[in-house]
Amino acid sequence: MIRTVSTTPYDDQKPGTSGLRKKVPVFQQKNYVENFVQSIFNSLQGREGKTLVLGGDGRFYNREVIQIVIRMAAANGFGKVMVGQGGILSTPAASNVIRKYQAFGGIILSASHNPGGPHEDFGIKYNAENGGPAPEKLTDAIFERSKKISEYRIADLEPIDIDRIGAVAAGGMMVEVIDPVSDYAELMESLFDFDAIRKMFKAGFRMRFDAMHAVTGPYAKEIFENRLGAPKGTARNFVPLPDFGGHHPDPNLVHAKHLYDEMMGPDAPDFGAASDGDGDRNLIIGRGIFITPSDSLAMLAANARLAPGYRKGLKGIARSMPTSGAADRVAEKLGIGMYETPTGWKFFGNLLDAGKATICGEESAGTGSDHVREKDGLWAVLLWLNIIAARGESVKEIAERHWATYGRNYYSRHDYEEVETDRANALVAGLRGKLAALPGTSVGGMKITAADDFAYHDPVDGSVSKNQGIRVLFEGGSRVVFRLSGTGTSGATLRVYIERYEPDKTRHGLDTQEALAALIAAADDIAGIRSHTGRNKPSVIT
Ligand code: VG1
Ligand code: CO
Repeated sequence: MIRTVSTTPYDDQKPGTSGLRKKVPVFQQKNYVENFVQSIFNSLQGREGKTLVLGGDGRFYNREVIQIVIRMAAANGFGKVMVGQGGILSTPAASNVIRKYQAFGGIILSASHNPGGPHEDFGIKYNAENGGPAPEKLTDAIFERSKKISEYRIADLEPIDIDRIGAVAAGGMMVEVIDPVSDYAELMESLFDFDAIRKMFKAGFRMRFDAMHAVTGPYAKEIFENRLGAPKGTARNFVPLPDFGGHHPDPNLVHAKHLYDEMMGPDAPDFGAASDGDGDRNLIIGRGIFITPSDSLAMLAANARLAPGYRKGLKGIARSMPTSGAADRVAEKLGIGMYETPTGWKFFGNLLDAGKATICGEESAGTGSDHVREKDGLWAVLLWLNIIAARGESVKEIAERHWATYGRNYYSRHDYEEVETDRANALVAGLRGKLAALPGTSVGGMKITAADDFAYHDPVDGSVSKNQGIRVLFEGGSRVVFRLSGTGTSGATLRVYIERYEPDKTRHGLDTQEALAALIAAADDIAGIRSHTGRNKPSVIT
């Protein structure tokens, strides 16, 4: 039986950089999930009889919301829901399933790199038929509807057994429980030289992959250990847990410090990697060397032709604005297009669909290509493995040769987390107020050449997105970027991105924070970070 239930709106269901993210108790409020899901459905034309893909990263509340979405999909005219077994689908795997089975779209339950548990974070995002995150036009429409919603539709159904693979009829609709890993693993096999990687493992290549008790565990086991023959134990923390074992599933130098320490140690393996809550981020560490995500994007793009899926070369490269310019130099050398977008994967979709870009990346440990419409953690790890196998060089050799060819972009991000919202807003307002006066002035002996608030003009659909981050550019190509996070769930997070280009080969071995010290001080001078936030150091440095 289908019921129409009256409800009252919430005013805070505005999707951020990647979907709606809130604390679990917020989502547990009466009708909170139902309101948002109905607002998504109300914003979609032509869904009748179509297929909806559904899955999540396995965090606390995943299973409950999976059942709610199935019942609401049945009541809202969908013909079929394809759900990952156990409610599991990594973000890139969901994107692949949407594309492969020509689904209408998908709902992914995740708050990505944010912690999970009864008092931690949950999230809901919608991906469209191209497999990519809903564009701003759609997220804006969903938010507008959520503010006016008065009823939702839901079918009275017994809970579906989402642990058994197979199809069942329910509420006039089909529910098909699918293996979350097999389609994705097959796609990876079609892109990379699995034989060459297998040979490398056979010859003793040692790798650590840390799934951080998040969604990539089953994918990593199947791909690295079963299909590529890496020794058992290569994948660590591979059982997805609702609270990620009490840690942040954020693959950076703070939350994956044990991996970093191992990779810097005397008996380090050849290659270390990790992925985040929903499997779309990657951390890459070679023996004795951390590769920044910005450098990783550049190095993957420069070497992509070594992998079968990219043999024909790249059409173009895209990066988010705060990501370093390292990839720009690769695009220039390859003679291909370079696109600079706002933060968030949703801005890459049009470029990928239009065939303008093949590889995209963000400084926040996201890299991906046109094989799906999301960033893809395991894809990046596999492309690195393919390149290492093809070149027969270590990560360190590959990185140092890259810098020798292109120069090195020293790069770091400083995050100030859980700052009081008013104080963070005051900092940004202060910066905006002085932007026009900055060019021509000097800070710490460095001359500012330009300062602006980044606006993006989408070359495909002509849409304009304003206020996407404040950039201050210095003579010689150095820059500092300031923006507020759109994924946090308490207070505000200020992100400060610092970059300096160093062409001189003899200066490529510096410590990153030292190489950037003058710019870090300048950033504080310009924005008054200490005085506004009351903090004298960042919470996280990556
Ligand atoms: C952050 C990153 C951004 C990324 C987004 C989603 O957003 O900076 O590059 O696309 O997270 O990643 P923000 O607004 O907090 O800076 V994921 O893996 O958390 O979905
Ligand atoms: Co993620």
